[in-house]
Amino acid sequence: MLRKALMTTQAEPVDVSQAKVTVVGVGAVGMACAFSVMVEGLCTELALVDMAGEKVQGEVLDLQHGTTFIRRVKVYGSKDYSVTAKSRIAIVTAGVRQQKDETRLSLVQRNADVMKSIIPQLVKYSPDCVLLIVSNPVDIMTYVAWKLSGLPRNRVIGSGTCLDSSRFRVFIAERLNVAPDSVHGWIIGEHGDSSVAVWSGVNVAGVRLRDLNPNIGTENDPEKWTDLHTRVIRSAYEVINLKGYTSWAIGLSTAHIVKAILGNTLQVLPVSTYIKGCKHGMDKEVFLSLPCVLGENGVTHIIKQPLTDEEKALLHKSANLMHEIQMGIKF
Ligand code: 6V0
Repeated sequence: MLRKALMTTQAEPVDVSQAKVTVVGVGAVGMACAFSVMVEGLCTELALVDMAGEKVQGEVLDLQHGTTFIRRVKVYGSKDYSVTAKSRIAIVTAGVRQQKDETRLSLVQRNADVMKSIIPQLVKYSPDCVLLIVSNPVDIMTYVAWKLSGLPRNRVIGSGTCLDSSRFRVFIAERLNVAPDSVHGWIIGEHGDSSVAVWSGVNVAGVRLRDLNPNIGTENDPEKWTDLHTRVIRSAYEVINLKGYTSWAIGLSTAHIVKAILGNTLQVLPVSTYIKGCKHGMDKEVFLSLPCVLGENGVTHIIKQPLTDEEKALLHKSANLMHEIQMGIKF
């Protein structure tokens, strides 16, 4: 009634989403992803799903109540996957998390079982979506999601080492006293204990730090820059020991990936992708992070990044480890 009194109807608003994002799992990580995506104004619709129905409703209301202050977005959620229909991106953060000093790899079978209940539902309602997997161990869960989904490999992506690379750049930037986004450095391979720091390519404004310090990133470096990579590897453990979980940085890095995909920006980011047959001679069906070009249909290209023999060997070690663990997963 009042609506009619207030406005004359010319046409009803069209209820078709241009940019719908789903987040599965409304725990610490899922909500940090949802909040970052929402605040950055990346989507027009945001659907939340979790098996904990009341928690979903609470989170939906809490986000809705803040939408006065940001770009218009419709937020809703449910235990039922029908709310995810026609998503452009489905971010999966559901599952168990690491406890103090527990490695990511110990979560494998538990989270693979969680994927079984989620991925077919997402694909059923959004067959054209890009799946963006965040649950750990993320590289293996991305492989599991790819297997379960039947989607082409370009449309199944893991958040990978985008977060690790950010940590790396932040730590180098602190030491150089410049902004983190002016430090160009890549962590590739596993998002985890076997990640590889590409010291050979670290640069500021094209000036390679290895040209200034030939031992950078090696054990022979008196300045011990390699400690920064160790710090990257220890970062999650450090944050979990202090606050129980990690959330904000993974939320921001996931939103960064979402932005590249929804905006079809063709930005190059380190995300976990299918690497069999890539430049570095990978012969195993595993997902690991390499610099990838990201667009509307996911990963369009993998950059042929030059690596030293040592970096290549470490990457292969990472791939072999992933493959070995994958062999033990019960589908
Ligand atoms: P959390 O706070 O315990 O939340 C997990 C959520 O998943 C809970 O709300 C559960 O109800 C929900 N859930 C569990 N099983 C299902 C299911 N079958 N269907 C639907 N919902 C389900 O964990 P948190 O949010 O801290 O972590 C989530 C995952 O992200 C864990 O596997 C972490 O290890 C992983 N992370 C990955 C990172 C990355 O860089 N890729 C970084 C941080 C954490």
